[in-house]
Amino acid sequence: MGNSTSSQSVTPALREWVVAQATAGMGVQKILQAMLEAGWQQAVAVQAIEDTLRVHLSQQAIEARLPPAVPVPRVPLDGSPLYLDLGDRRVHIISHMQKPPIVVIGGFLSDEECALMVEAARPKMARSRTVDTQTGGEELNDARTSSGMFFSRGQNEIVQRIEARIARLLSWPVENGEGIQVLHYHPGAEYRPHYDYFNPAEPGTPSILKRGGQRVGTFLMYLNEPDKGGGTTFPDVRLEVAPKRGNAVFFSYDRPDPSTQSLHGGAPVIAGEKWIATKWLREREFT
Ligand code: PD2
Ligand code: ZN
Repeated sequence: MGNSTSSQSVTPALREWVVAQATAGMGVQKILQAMLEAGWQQAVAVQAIEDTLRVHLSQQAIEARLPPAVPVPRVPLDGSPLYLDLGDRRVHIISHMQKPPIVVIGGFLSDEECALMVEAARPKMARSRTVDTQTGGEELNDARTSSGMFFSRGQNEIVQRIEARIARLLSWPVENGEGIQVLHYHPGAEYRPHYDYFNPAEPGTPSILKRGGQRVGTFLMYLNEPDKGGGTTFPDVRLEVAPKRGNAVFFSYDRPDPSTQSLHGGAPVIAGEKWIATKWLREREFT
């Protein structure tokens, strides 16, 4: 932490050092003394310590009021790979964003796998219900005008194959996932922006959480291509993912809070129809 230049600019590294010293229990006087010995001018040092600790403490206060952050599933993106070999299939990385963590994956499913999923789901489709966090039961919902069905985990060969592929991609146990849901949208149908985690303030949430804890990630697979519309939107970051057959979008949320910026929706289908499959990942084994 030397500083002998005349400009004496307060860098992020210096701020980190100040926070580290304070966190380790060093008093403000001791921090100031160390900076003066390293050649900082008194006025610059005092201002830097004050500003840094004020921002740090207010961030801590905000954090303290939020639900605690938990580990989430991740796509291994270190080294910015173009392709990932998932054993039975090589998929490619189209794009990714850090905050919120969103990854768009190309070629996650073959056209044949998409068709198998639609045909397995088609006979069982009914108007979509969402989990009612008032009661923990299910309800019809105007915000979601699609129809849908759930497979149970491992229900058939194609579901097993896809679940195992998701588990390998995310290094997240198959057991920590809900059954895959398939949704079908006609023109005009949409899924208005929402969070996939269960709102901790709602009375039905504790009973929902008994079956594996919170949702921590959403893996959404496009099973066909609408002619127009039907993208998946992330309004907080003004992103829209195009619904291309076989592609997938994965996003995670490390606490059940809007600060995760995980708000997302299914834009209205304008022409054609849209089929998707969704796998929600839980903190623990989903029972
Ligand atoms: O169909 C979609 O794009 C969509 C959008 C938002 C699906 C879901 N949420 C979901 O299944 O949670
Ligand atoms: Zn959703």
